[in-house]
Amino acid sequence: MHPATLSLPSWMAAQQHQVEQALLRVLPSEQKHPQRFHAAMRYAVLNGGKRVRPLLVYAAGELSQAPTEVLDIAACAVELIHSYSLVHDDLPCMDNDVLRRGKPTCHIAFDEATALLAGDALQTLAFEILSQPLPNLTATTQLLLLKELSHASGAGGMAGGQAIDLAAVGKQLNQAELEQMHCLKTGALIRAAILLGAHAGQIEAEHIAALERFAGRMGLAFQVVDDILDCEADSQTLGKTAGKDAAQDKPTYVSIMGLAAAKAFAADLHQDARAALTPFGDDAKRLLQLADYIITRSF
Ligand code: GRG
Repeated sequence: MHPATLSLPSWMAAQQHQVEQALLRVLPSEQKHPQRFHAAMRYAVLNGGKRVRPLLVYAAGELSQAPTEVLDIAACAVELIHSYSLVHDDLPCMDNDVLRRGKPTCHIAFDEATALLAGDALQTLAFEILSQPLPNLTATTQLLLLKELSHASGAGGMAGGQAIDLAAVGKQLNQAELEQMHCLKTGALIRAAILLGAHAGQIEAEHIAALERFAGRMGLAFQVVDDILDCEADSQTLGKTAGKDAAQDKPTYVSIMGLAAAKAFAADLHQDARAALTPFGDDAKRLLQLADYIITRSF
């Protein structure tokens, strides 16, 4: 069956399998010295994540008719950065968590120093694979992909957002400050996933602008839904410790706006995101379906 005609669950399963196989190929073998370190890197990645960011890479890549080989590498690079961020976020010096993706966190399964190094190596592996020769990609476009991913990961993106988050514990943030934090911490990598997929193929500048609007709204919506789930779902369903935001006195959309207003805000962001894709017509089907999934997900 042609991928475009698959139902969303079948398409997601196919793309999740696709990125899983690609991740197995790019991660260092556990048979290779230093075995335990490589085992920690593989544990941190191959442990049952939803692969939302790779799915966004593939969906945006369908729009730009990007080559699968390039999308596989872009999807892996984004997921490696995401997995590294989870390993470091769970460390005792940050969130100090013991449960991730339904399993002991990397530093519990191994040890703190190994988890720290495994996170570092996952981050650099992302840039190593993205800078290898890739088919049908000009050097200028490849540099653009590298720049998008490095910016999204660094001080102007995820790491900067995490720094704001750590400094905000026990403080009152207003909604604009919370939005800025999450646009960096969660939104930047989601945006990068969409832009990497789009730039991996052929796409017009005005369409990139539309995708940027979509990505901005969905990045924030992802976090609002995460805040709602943290307060409504249990740890077993989430695969991570539920209710941590309130326990750690962290400002969230639920704590600032209340649950009902946070749900209404997520719905507004969802509508704005869908509207941004109007110029693509039916070609944006997968991204629209993924937007619906991100809003209605239960974990
Ligand atoms: C350590 C530099 C550094 C950054 C950490 C992303 C992040 C910043 C921390 C993760 C903590 C967290 C729970 C953030 C909220 C949103 C989020 C990124 C959730 C996890 O993403 P999912 O739901 O996870 O896609 P899976 O496990 O499915 O991949």
